[in-house]
Amino acid sequence: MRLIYLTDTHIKSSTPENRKDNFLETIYRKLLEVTGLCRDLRVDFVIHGGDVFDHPHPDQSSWDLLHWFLKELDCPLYCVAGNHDLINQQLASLPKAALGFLDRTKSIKLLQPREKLYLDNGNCVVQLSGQHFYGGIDRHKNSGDYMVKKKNCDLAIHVVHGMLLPKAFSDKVACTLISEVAATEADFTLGAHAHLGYHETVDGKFFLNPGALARLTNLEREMVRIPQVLYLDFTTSAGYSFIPLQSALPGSEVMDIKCFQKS
Ligand SMILES: [Mn+2]
Repeated sequence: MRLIYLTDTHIKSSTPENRKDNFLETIYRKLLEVTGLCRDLRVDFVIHGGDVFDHPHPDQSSWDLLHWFLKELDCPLYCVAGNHDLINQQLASLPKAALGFLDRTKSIKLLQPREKLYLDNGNCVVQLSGQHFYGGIDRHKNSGDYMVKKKNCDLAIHVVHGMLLPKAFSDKVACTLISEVAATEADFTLGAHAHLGYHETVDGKFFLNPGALARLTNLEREMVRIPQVLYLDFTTSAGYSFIPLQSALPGSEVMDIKCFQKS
């Protein structure tokens, strides 16, 4: 079984504050590359870690781009909602937001909290679960948000849109440390929300975040970071690799950052 994980695409038609390119065109080129990778690598499904759109009610051009992507993808897209996918960051708003609509119309499959899906291709059974963002996810220390039990499967994957980090970067930003959730039974915990990404291994379990597909923040590291996707291949063993996108231009060509924040 093979899959690609991407996150934080923040699809929007207008140019964000810290960019100087045609942002929608840039996302189109990246998503086109992702669909090519999915075809070439013959992936069985794709997972999106949330912040699919930059706004819970996206404009028509953003809708059109996502519909085109789903059509080109030609495989299931599993997803959790990010804070940008929710109205006022309220999880109860999800049915009224774009992602809720896409789930109802079966264009995507939202991974609902505490629900476990079992994907079986005859060689491998994968347990797939996810947790949407909600206000306070990193303050409540509700271990069930980040940790799952593994049952009746070869490998377990858990996707969370929250501020999971190897180490805290600011006193002002609530976060959950990987060390606090290392008792999870998931073989792969896929992170989102932290746009710079990370990869950690604890007791043979992987905590992986490829970083946001879109560079949006005025962090110094965003000027040098190349957006990438995560490729998981379970055909022989549980291997993974990060695939930097060739369509992603150097930060200096797309970012318009007048004042860096240290990162
Ligand atoms: Mn985001």
